[in-house]
Amino acid sequence: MPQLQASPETDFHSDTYRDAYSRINGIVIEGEQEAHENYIRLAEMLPDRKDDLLRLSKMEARHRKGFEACARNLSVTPDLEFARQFFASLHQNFQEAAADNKVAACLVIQSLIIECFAIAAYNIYIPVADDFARKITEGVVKDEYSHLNFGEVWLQENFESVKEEVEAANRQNLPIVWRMLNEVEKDAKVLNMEKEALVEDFMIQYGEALSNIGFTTRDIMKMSAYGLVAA
Ligand code: PL3
Ligand code: FE2
Ligand code: FE2
Repeated sequence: MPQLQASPETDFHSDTYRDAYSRINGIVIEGEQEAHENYIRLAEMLPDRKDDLLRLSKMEARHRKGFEACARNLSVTPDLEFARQFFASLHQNFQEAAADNKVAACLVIQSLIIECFAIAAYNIYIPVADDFARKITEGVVKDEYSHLNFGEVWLQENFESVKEEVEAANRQNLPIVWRMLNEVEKDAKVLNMEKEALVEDFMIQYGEALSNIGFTTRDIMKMSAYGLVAA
């Protein structure tokens, strides 16, 4: 069963905890920074939604600052080099989709996949976080729902014309998410976060998003299965 609380003996200042935190926190900082850049890129691609997207990108910059403060609070140095490797595949796929002007694919990567990943991770982290990080993360996760919503609404409004592009982006990028979850499993466990809980929360958010966009239950089952076998 997923653990719902920090065990009373969790020592946030132990070397073991701080070592795992340096990588997890690095991932989160890099993820927020890339999200910031991705929304700026999307603002260029969708000029009629420019103001909204630049507002989202500013929120991501604030999130990064918040998580940097969490690291300072535990005297941890985030491992940003590790984090860049962690995001390299999604980063490259976003850049390629943007170069091809594939707005739907970019929104699938950033607003669906990355935001659902963040929402799952932050929700699972909140009950086991130190007091300082919990307050920061609670504020952040509220914003992430609105970023997910932006992607859902745009993709739903354009559903018929982008359906195939969304399916292709799902097929290309969902297997990467399972790989990323495997890569983070051991460090997440040190922070009292269970991989099973992360997978469950991610699938719930992502499946709901696909449903809101207009996919049928049958489509969602098929789309969710991509890459799962390897997880
Ligand atoms: C987009 O707004 C944010 C993108 C961030 C992605 C975060 C993925 C996190 C995976 C590991 C979970 C640990 C959470 C702990 C927070 C310090
Ligand atoms: Fe964010
Ligand atoms: Fe976000």
